[in-house]
Amino acid sequence: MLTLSSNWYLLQLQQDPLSWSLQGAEDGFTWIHGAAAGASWRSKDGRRLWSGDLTELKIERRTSEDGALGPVDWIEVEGAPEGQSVKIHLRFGLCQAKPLVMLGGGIENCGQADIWLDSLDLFRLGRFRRRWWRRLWNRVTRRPQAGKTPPASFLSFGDGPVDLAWYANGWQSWSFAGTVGRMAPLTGTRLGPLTSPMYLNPATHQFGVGQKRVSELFAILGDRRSRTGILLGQLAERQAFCSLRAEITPAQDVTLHMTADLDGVVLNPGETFTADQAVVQLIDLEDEEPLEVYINAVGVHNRARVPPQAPTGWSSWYYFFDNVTEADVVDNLDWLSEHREQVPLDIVQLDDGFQSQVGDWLRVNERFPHGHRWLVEQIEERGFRAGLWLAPFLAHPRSSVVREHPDWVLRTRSGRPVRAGYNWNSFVVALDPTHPAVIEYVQSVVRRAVQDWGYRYLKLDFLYAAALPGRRHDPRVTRAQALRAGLEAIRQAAGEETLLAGCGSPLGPAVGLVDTMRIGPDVAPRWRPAYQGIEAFFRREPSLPAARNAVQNTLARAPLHGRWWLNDPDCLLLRQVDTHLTAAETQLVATVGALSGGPLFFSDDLPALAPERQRWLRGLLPPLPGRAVVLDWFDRTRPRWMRHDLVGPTGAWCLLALLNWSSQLTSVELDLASVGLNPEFSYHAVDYWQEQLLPIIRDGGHLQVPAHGVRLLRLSPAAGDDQPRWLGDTFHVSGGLSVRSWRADSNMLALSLDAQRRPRAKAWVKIPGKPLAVETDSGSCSWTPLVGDVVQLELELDGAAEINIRWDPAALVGKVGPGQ
Ligand code: 9PG
Repeated sequence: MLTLSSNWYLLQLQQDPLSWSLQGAEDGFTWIHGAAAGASWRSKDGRRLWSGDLTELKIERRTSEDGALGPVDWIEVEGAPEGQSVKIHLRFGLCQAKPLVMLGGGIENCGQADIWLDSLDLFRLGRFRRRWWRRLWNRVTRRPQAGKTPPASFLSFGDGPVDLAWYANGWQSWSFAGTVGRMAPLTGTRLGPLTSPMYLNPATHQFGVGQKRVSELFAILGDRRSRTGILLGQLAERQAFCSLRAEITPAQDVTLHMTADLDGVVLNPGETFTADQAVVQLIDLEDEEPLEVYINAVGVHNRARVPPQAPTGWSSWYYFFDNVTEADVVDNLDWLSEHREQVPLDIVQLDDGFQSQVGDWLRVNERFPHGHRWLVEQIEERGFRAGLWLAPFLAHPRSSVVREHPDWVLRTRSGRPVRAGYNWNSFVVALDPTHPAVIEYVQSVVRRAVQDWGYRYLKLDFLYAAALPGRRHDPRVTRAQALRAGLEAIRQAAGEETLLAGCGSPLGPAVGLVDTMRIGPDVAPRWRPAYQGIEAFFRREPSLPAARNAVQNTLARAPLHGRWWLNDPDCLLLRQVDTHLTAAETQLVATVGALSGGPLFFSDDLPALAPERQRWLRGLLPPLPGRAVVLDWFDRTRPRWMRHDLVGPTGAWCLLALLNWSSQLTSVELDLASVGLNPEFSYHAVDYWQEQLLPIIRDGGHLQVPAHGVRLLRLSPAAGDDQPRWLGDTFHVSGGLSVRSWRADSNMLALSLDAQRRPRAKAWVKIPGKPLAVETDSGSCSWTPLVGDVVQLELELDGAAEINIRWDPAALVGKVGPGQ
């Protein structure tokens, strides 16, 4: 037995059969026992499966220094599966600076003939139960079975009974992400060939009903009782996509596999395929962000691009859809330019609808008579940056690009185009990025858009098309390598300055290449998905356009923000007409978008926005710094609580958002400790959407939330002190970042406010004495003393304003002050 140890773990490796176990370094608790590896490939003689046993073992110990992870102690194992002309390379490592177990591996072709690689499992614990008909079929067809898995492999979460749940990360931007309980129904699509090629990794076996679960790139299997879990994931998806599968039996025994899909790529004699590194981490679900170590490691490993500020903008899609005209864009541009003080947006982005055909990006249709260059000039002249939507690896079967270059299209073995999904009233096709002419074409489109037309923001959509399975021009390239190479080519053509926004994209290969990434399905002017207005059959679909679906993923993938890229929560729709969203639903989507910290794009016909909704829009600008943490992401599929910590001249405070996913008004008990607040304290709370100061809030109190709605509260401890306190305002969603300076002495407070975007708003200040006067140098201000030393201000200001509040400190209300 060989061992590795770090501050966190003790890893023990057994050689016969090859398997390992993992204990906590301090408590000696065994978490993982009997984990093994496995692989499958094909040679001319048929299919080969390997698991566990190796002959001619060579073992070496080594310490490496990884730029991202620091020193790692390794055991490297090399051996040959009995009677096979391949060698398996495996690496087991313990990070010395972080609580991470490292797993690596590769397959070497030692024979004289080509082999084709199917999969490499770097983690295998237990064996999936096969259905009886499958077992029978295997016997009839004499398909080889994997060798024995090591006996007594298990995963433990503690001594008592467990309640296991699975955090799944979907295949691409639009695919479902979130935690599902053991008994929850599955979260895949039911629309079969229409949507599966888009939403699901076509190479990952999608289970039917039962206790089987899948995830892509990383996953967490955790126990909701002991609050512990195990995270498995890859540090990158540059070589191969990785899927994770679990089966939880009714007795809560677990089978868990991590599989790199090698896509059947050919491996010539003498070559080695080395998989991306994977990690295992034992996590404490009581930590505020148990994913932090892993997500950070991936970001650093892939040199993530994280712009310092989230961009803002307007997009044509969610109001005009593919009927957008040049005039629609110009009308909205004119409105933005007229309202730039109150609605300061940065990017004007033209979405789908300008091209003569999907794939024929260089030709505009008749709705854009002046062409791109003219339009970009209009946008830039008014001081905005221009953005453009492209689907670089997708094409309509009737496009000229497909008609003129049938060899660019990704095809199946039988030569038919691979189906890339159903959209634009047709099954669409994918362009094969391993074909050099495709890369040349895509790069020429990107150069044209950036250099000749002047776009500075490109929304790259339907990127999963580059990663569909098929017979590629270059049979040595995996799907992950194909997408990565395609994105590298686009980044190279676009230059470092252009903002690249990924969309419809598998996540792993894009880290380090895009600046922002859509992390959820499309928002839509309706709560639940529908097709042609009909909800039946579609309402449960997790990835079809719908406000509910977009919010779901924004919450589930929140920890990626600022670490892999800026998470794009998709556009906010604030309109009051041409929408099925209620006011409550609109506020919920806006709140989650604002608290996500990501790009804030609006997609309404702005000139037609009602004054009240314009006011909502203005309150969301500028975007909040940082982002909120989602507090109950492991406890329920649809989390309820978000907390966003903020600091400004008035001190530190937090925003607390409570979401109601049900279609009824719901009363929710406030458990202060579970949202990271002190249960001993009572809190002042300003409700942003209701524009009210609420009665003091205490642990165990209840909050009513409208159906599909949100309560957004700005909280400050209500402890008595002799300092004035800003309790919140409605100038901005932050409830305090409009305060630019703050100076308090014993009987006076002087502050300056930025009321550029919302001149009329309320504010609440706690005063350590009897209020005497409130004055402002701009606009008007009235004030009302409320209970508990609070003054409510009603302000109508002229841009920037100074405000002075004076009080009599001797006349303290309701508490004992100094000197009394
Ligand atoms: C333009 C749109 C917008 C949008 C993108 C993407 O068929 N589908 O399921 C499907 C899902 C999403 C989708 C299009 C089709 O939206 O996310 O923002 O740019 O394309 O066509």
